[in-house]
Amino acid sequence: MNGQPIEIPRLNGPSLLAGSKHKLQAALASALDAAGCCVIEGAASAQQMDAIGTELAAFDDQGQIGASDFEGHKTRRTGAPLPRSATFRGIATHPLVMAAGDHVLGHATSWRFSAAEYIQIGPGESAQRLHRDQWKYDMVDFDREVELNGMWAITDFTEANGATRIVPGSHRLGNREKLSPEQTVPAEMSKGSLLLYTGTVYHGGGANNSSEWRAGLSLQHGVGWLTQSTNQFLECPPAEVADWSDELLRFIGYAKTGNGLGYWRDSEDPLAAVHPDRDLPRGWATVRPS
Ligand SMILES: O=C(O)CCC(=O)C(=O)O
Ligand SMILES: [Fe+2]
Repeated sequence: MNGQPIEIPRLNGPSLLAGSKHKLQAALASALDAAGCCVIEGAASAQQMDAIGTELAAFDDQGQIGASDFEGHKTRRTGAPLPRSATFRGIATHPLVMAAGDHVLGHATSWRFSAAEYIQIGPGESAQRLHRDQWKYDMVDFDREVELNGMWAITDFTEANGATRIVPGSHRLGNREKLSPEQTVPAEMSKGSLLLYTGTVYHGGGANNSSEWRAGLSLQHGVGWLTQSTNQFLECPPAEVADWSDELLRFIGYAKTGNGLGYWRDSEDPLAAVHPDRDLPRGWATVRPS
């Protein structure tokens, strides 16, 4: 990529959510097609972000710090936010996430939640190596987008405190590109904003040169024919999710997908593992998350 980096497209959450579904889809589509990423200011409230931060702080002791160069030596990563944060469960299927996923991954029979991780970058952390999230899939250079990922700003994201560094437009580059930090821009955003980017966009956590922690809830979603990043059936086992909505259960993977994938035992719907009392149709046919 030559020349100056292009800017991250910025959208306004409250006005998108107040307008028509058609306008919302068109705005997301044009931003994501042009840059592979966008920031949606004010997609959720500061109160919701504070609640998620408080609920997940209870698991700080279990989060990994300094696991590897890539994961960061001053960065705490806490997994399984769905079972650990009721507030996050309430926004996992946020209309902006669903509209963006439908646009980027709508070519597949279905797409779904893949993982989320609470990432707290501590003071003094250095920048993470630039990468494409989809490299996790054995570096296969897919001929289409297979992931739609993102980050909720649990605190404000500033260049100084380690805002995610993005190379807008890099979704059109090759899989083995060598990009330099000068080609990145920081995804600065206020608490409650949502950064979205496709699995082909080069990015990395920023260096934290401030004295505060930067907290973000990172999101991953993928097409239904790919393995999810974290094992949802271990993190959210049937016995513990009976009071979750069907919409959320379908979204995290209690659903058939593709051409005969994800069914259970005798061609059963996997949702029957959560609700054995229900008479759910059998067969390989896909149940689209609705
Ligand atoms: O923390 C961030 O800003 C980005 C982290 C990231 O991209 C990753 O761990 O894959
Ligand atoms: Fe990443």
